[in-house]
Amino acid sequence: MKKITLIVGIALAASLVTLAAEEKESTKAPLKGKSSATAEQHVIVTPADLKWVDAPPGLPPGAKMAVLEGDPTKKGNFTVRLQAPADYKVPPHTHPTAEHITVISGTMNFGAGEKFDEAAGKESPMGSYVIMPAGMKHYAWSSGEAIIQIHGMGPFEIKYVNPADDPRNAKR
Ligand SMILES: [Cu+2]
Repeated sequence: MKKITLIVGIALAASLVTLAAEEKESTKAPLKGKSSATAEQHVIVTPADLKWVDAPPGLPPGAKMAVLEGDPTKKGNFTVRLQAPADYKVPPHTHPTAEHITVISGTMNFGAGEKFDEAAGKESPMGSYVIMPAGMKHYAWSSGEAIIQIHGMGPFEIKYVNPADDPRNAKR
């Protein structure tokens, strides 16, 4: 719980290597992380650098997201963290690119297939690493509050197996 408290609710600091123009852009658009490291420059993101905002509308409401690297909506490497409240469920879905997941804190559960079935999922405690290949149908849920880190190649899109599960189709 200490770790979660440390990570939550703190601001994204400007990188030593980020250009001034880019800094302005990132304060306007919180869903943009630091640029990827280059041959000359490294990137360090500490928990205090993370800026948590509501997760994008493609995910069920209630989760927070922080971008660590890149821009998940654009082409290129990205790394984000997702903070899921207790009993958060992401119904069966696919992504056009592989999803690489590391459980940072708490416990998430992951299952494969087009039907949400807790009995068929695997409990994945802190430190677990999961790869969901591009196009593979899968689902997830949290046991208590959990933080996962997702990295992959953008653009990171989510397509629900059942369109009725897509929160973007829900009337708000
Ligand atoms: Cu997924």
